[in-house]
Amino acid sequence: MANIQVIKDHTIIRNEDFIAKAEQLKPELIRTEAHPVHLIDVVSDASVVHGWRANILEPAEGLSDKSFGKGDQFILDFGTHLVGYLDHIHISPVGSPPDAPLHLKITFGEMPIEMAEPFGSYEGWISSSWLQEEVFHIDILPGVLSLPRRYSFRYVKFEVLAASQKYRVSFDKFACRTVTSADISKVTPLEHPDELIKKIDEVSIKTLQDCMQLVFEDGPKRDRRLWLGDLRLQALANYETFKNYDLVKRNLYLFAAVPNDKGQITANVFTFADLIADDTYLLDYSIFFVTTLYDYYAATQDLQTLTELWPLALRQIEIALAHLDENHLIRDANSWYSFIDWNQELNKQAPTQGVLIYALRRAIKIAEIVSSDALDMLEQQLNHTVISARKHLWDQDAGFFVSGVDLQVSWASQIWMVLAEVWEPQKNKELLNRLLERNPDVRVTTPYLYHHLVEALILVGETAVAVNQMKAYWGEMIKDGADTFWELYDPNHKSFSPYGNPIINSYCHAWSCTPTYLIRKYNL
Ligand code: RAM
Repeated sequence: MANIQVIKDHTIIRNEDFIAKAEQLKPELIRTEAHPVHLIDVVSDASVVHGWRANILEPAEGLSDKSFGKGDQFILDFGTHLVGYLDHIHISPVGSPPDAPLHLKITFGEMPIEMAEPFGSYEGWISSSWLQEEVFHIDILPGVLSLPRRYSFRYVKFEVLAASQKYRVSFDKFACRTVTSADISKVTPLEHPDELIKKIDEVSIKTLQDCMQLVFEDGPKRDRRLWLGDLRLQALANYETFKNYDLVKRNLYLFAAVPNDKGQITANVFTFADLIADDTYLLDYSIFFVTTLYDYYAATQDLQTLTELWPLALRQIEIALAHLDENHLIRDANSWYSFIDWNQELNKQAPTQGVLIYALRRAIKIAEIVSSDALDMLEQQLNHTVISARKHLWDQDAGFFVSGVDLQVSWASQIWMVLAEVWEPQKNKELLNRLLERNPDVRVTTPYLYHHLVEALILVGETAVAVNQMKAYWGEMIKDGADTFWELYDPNHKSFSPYGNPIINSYCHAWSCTPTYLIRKYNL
């Protein structure tokens, strides 16, 4: 059953059967209750990330003895990252009967910077509405305040904007009702002699757990939605930990349910109410539908889903092939046609060619399993794209792959060409060692691309180097205070944000949860 829907200038062909299938696989959320641990303040400290440090003042129980008047504030620290609802805050007047409403501002933050810097200072290009703050007028006191929205946070700041000259207020009974679809009892505890690896594994799992909601969200603070590139990595980490196969299946069907009229799968979908395909199409993300499906089959042997979704997966490959020029090279463009990484300098041509080759190898495996008549075509295209990458994108003198008209040498190009196995194993190994040694300028800015670096190192047999890289990168994030891993992290520029200000970055981000997959899958 298909339904045509036009959103802006995109025509979406809705598959109601797939939507129904996804609906049936909707998970039950697991709820727990968490309580604040400390009262803190935030102090300026140039030696810590973003320049703000949480400073413990006293245990949270101390709050019930205090009262607050106009201009007063306090900050609760829940001790770790949470995703959930703040319910039933008891607020009582102290002094004369309240002769005016209470005007209260509540600010949620994953990081100390969100408690310190006013959100009004954010002038970046994505919406400031992601910043989590609310203002309430409370007419009846004593009263109980329950906030309807779900928040992603560790810290909560309460500011009394106004009470009156005759009364102050006191607060009691803070509880966060947390939600997740990840069942922690399914995770096998990791036995490992290295404490840092254990800690990295634990933080990865917490990151994944907090992102696992009714779909695999990219980040529970922002964008709170299902992105294909993030899903692919979450699914891999999930197979090694929570083993919630149905959630991956549900998410595959959600994407499959709303392709456009060319058959292309969107980069992300909105799922809070009706299923809506976003009008962002990224070539690499669309291609990842193939590899995510392949990984799902490898983990589950669910042949029925593989067979049902294969035509759409194949369509993503065909669309990508239509993007090749006469030399079988990705036609480059000065646009957001492919994602790869948040580095603004990055040219996407060579890494996208790598993603396509990587996916063709997996598409061929699926075609064999489902006996597809596209098999020959896929094999020929694999051959063409590999030969063309070797011929047109490899700079023999430099010993690197180059990308775009400016022949850019980036980390992303080398990483993806290695994962695509364009050269034989020994040459790939040399290439990665050369990359680490020469350290070309167009570097890695996200844990997303860093994951691919570590996996590429493992693929070429440089396991010890891979472990060192993983420990240096994710371990450093832990040292910088990560309870859950962050969306962006550049160890040389720790306040990096592609959105104009680190205040809006997500500090619990799906694509950063992969160390648990790397550690467990490859026995690191
Ligand atoms: C950001 C999100 C998401 C990612 C896209 C490309 O908006 O953080 O995780 O997949 O970019």
